[in-house]
Amino acid sequence: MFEGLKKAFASLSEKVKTTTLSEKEIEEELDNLFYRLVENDVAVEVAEEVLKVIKDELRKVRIPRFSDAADVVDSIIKKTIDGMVMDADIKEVLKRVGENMRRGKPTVFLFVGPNGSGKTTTVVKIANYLKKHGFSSIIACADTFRAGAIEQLKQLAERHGFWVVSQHYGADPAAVAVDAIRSAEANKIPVVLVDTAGRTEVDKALLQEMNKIKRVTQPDFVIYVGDSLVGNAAAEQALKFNEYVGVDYIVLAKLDADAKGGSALSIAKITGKPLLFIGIGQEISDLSDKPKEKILHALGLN
Ligand SMILES: Nc1nc2c(ncn2[C@@H]2O[C@H](COP(=O)(O)OP(=O)(O)OP(=O)(O)O)[C@@H](O)[C@H]2O)c(=O)[nH]1
Ligand SMILES: [Mg+2]
Repeated sequence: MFEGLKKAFASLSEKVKTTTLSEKEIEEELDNLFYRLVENDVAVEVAEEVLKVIKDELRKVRIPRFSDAADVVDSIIKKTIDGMVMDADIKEVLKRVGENMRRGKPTVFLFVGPNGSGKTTTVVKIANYLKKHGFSSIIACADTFRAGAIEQLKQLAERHGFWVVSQHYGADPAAVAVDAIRSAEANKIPVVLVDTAGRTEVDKALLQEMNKIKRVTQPDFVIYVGDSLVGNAAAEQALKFNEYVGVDYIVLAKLDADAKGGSALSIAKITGKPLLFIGIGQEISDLSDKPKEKILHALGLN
């Protein structure tokens, strides 16, 4: 996870530690860092921002001893990343679920995102996470579009004992979601997780459908599930979805398989949306509610 980005940052602090660098050499090293960041999927504008912050910070500090230099650089890098990635307050989300439950209202999470990003897997992982925190859920299969989607979700969810509400292919996904909400109300189930079909910004009909699902279900939270493996495109895709449907939180899936790491930084910085979870594997428990901590750790910064 994130070996590319980790190496890029490590090589800067390594250089500063082992050689006396002139102002010009430092500039060159920062240029190198810029290219390495971009190579590792950091969007150009984000790489520029990272460089700017690091430069400013470097200028501010007077490094007392040569051997301390790497620590100083590490802490500057850490501070820079820290300022770019925002965690969601998961406790607030759980609190809302509890409050709604006391009022007899199920909390609705609507999951959206591009094709194959990890939505269905993430929905089941989150059902599991919520169960561990004392909340049962109903999963609505509002993907009535992709062949095999209903069977996939049912198989995955029912293997772990989660309740799935589904209809037939071609059914109105908004109606499936409403069905699930009614069942939750009738059975006092505190959470409804609505899994939807993958779509892209060129699928106009599917985008309208997504808006309809939102309008009809009035979700408490719209969660965008992004795929960290699509690299540079991840941030752009997330922005588009936010424009169309309005996104509250981001879950970034497949970080375990991402050898570069830049898309996590870019998506966080460019959208400015908090990361609710990250997906770190294909198993049901491979979900972390501490994205920033995990990212800093993968970069060797904590
Ligand atoms: N390594 C890894 N694989 C993941 C993760 N999350 C999902 N996947 C895999 O990614 C693939 C696609 O996952 P799905 O959950 O079906 O994605 P989706 O967004 O529902 O796909 P569509 O419904 O077709 O749009 C599957 O093979 C998952 O096992 C993750 O965090 N890590
Ligand atoms: Mg799916």
